[in-house]
Amino acid sequence: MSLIASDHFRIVVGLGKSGMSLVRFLANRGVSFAVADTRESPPELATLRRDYPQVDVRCGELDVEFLCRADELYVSPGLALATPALQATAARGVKLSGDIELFARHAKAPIIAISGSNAKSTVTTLVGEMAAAAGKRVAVGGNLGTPALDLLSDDVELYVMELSSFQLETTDHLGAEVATVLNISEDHMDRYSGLPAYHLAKHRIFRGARQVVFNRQDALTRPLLGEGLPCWSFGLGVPDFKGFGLREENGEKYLAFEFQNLMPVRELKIRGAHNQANALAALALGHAVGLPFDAMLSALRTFAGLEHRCQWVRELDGVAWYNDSKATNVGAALAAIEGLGADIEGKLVLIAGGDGKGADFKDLRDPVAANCRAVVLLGRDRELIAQALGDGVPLVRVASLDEAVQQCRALAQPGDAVLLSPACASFDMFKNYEERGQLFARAVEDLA
Ligand code: LK2
Repeated sequence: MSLIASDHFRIVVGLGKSGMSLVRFLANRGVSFAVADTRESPPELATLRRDYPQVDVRCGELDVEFLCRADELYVSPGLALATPALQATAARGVKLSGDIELFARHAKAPIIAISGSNAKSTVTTLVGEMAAAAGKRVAVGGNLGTPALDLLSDDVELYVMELSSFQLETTDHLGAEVATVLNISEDHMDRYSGLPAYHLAKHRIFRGARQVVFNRQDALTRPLLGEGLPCWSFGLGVPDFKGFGLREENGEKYLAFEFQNLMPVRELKIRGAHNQANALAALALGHAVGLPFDAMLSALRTFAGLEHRCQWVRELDGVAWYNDSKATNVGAALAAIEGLGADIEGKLVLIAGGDGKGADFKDLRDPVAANCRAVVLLGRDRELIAQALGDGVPLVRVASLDEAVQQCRALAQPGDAVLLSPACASFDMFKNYEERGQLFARAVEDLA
């Protein structure tokens, strides 16, 4: 008997969005596989039963004997590799892998790989728009939008991938044309032993990379290994050789490359210093793969930002309302509080709280005291935030998002802005941050 693909047996662990993309990928290639999920009724179970009724699915507590039938497990980013059943399975010689590893093995076009604690969706989307403006057949996805395996196609000329630390943990060799970690600040402390472990997971993005982009203002983004790899940099200071940054001329601030001004900063629609850094990071990544500056700059001029990312919702009685539900950690909330706080006449009324993932909220204290009129707190970890904020600002506790919106309406004065920027994941009260943002926007639009 000859060795054919069916001698291999794979198990997809976790049946969410990426799990379903693995199912389609393996089924299309005739690989035999089964599915396991820790939950009794995973979100995609009905789809799987309908489209692939022959696939063996095991729900509930993971069964090590069952998992050991596979020679490779594809583990969802939602499941910690430290899960005892996965560790026991690995100890018996089964390889733990993931959808990004499989994607990397099959992608034939260059990959731009983007990670970081914050701004990865913004930069990924920007680079995608830049490539499209340059006339490239580009596929954009990964941790945002379409799962990686669903993007694979022989027609694609360039992949632009947003990757989370959880996806990188199961990726051994990405082999990106250019890779970046945009910034590192604390997140997911419920899944990592500390910042060093989180940092190490993120740096797996550089494995097999041919070029690197790093952030001059964040030393943790510099690759740990890879001496001699071509490196490009970005940062808000004046750029040097192979650097993107800001230069000033006749009182006008410019996005710049090396010694050359590219475009006045005021032509960007996205506001705030952090967004200037995002634009510079996108330029560096695009330049590394040879995208022309004119196409990249025209994409920068039109990009108006992402949904749930400091998104303007409405103006009511002189108060502007912003949805920044995507701020699922402290670093993201700080960027919004400091960025928007500097841009408005009045003060901020902040809505924060949710699943804090083991974060330390102390860094919020001073910026909140400086920028906020009041903070409305909700969700599981609201008392942890209250403790960290201390008595620097009035605090109001609420039980629901609707109540939060009502309270903000009463607290805000003309010239102020209300900002939903929770610094927390949403899973304690919502399906995900998108649902949280949609419900917020709806409640705000419904205000009479
Ligand atoms: O941590 S995650 O990458 N993303 C959340 C965060 O950054 O906090 C988003 C929070 C929000 O409010 O939306 C992440 C968490 C859980 C996940 C996941 C990614 C669960 C999952 C897939 C990806 O599926 C669960 C399958 C378990 C068998």
